[in-house]
Amino acid sequence: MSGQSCNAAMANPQSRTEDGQKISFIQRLSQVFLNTGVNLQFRYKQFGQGGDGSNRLVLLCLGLLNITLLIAAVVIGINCAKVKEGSLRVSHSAATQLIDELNYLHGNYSDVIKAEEEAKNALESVLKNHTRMKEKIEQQKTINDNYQKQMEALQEESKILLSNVSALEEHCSGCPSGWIPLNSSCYFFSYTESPNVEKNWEKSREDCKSRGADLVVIDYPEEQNFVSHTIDHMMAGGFWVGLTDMNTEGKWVWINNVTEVENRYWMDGEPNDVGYHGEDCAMVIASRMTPWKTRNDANCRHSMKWICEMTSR
Ligand code: MMA
Ligand code: CA
Repeated sequence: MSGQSCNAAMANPQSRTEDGQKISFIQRLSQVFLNTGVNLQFRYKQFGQGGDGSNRLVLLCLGLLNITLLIAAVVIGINCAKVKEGSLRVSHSAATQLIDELNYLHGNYSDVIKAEEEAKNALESVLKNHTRMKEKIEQQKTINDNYQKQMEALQEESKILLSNVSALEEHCSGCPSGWIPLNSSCYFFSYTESPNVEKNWEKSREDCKSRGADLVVIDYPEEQNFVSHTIDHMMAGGFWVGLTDMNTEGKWVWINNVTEVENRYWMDGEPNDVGYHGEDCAMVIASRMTPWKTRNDANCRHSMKWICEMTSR
């Protein structure tokens, strides 16, 4: 009976209990051992101490048990060694991995240090550049200030020169600045000074007198041509001249009392004295196609530009 149990335990290390549960080899072995001990006690009591057959059986069973235990010890030892070796292998590979990582990190660290050094150098050179730029800007500022001063001085000088020029012009032409010289006279066209101002004939004459002149008297062909061309360039409409028939209708007299009036300078159909109040003052208006025909009689109360004339100095 116990011999069979021993054999069963050895043949099938992972066996089952009587109720069918899986148990390990060691558990099974201890069970067999316990069973055997119980059986031996029982037999010892049953057959007495001197039974030869039962002694031999006990010895045999103990011998088998010894062998079994030895095998178990060997198996456990082998398993232990395997486990130990496995864990060693594992720790060795982890260490290798750690060393690799350490090397990698070491490489990275030196890269970082290198980059830091480079960044430092770059920053230094940028700072140097910045300082240099600042200095340059400062220099440029000084130069600009100097230029500004020079420009202001030049502007002042140019003002003086211009006033000198107009003084010279005045001196040479004998006309005030803003007046146009022709032969021994100076002419003022109101449009050049104030393009939007218009006055009636009387007010226009007053303005001329206030300037030391009078309304223009056109009494020779070159003068007619000059006035005609000048107003043509201005494109500013009609200008009062110093000619009127307000004393005797139809008797045109210049303001210097000269009655020699060139009829060819009237525009076609003029003077026509139209309107309820008539037209007793003469004005000139540009006529590009027929520059000599510039004259018209108009109502003295109308507002328009005017031309003054004075003798040059
Ligand atoms: C016409 C013509 C002139 C007259 C003016 C008055 C535009 O010209 O009849 O003779 O003096 O009108 O505005
Ligand atoms: Ca008219």
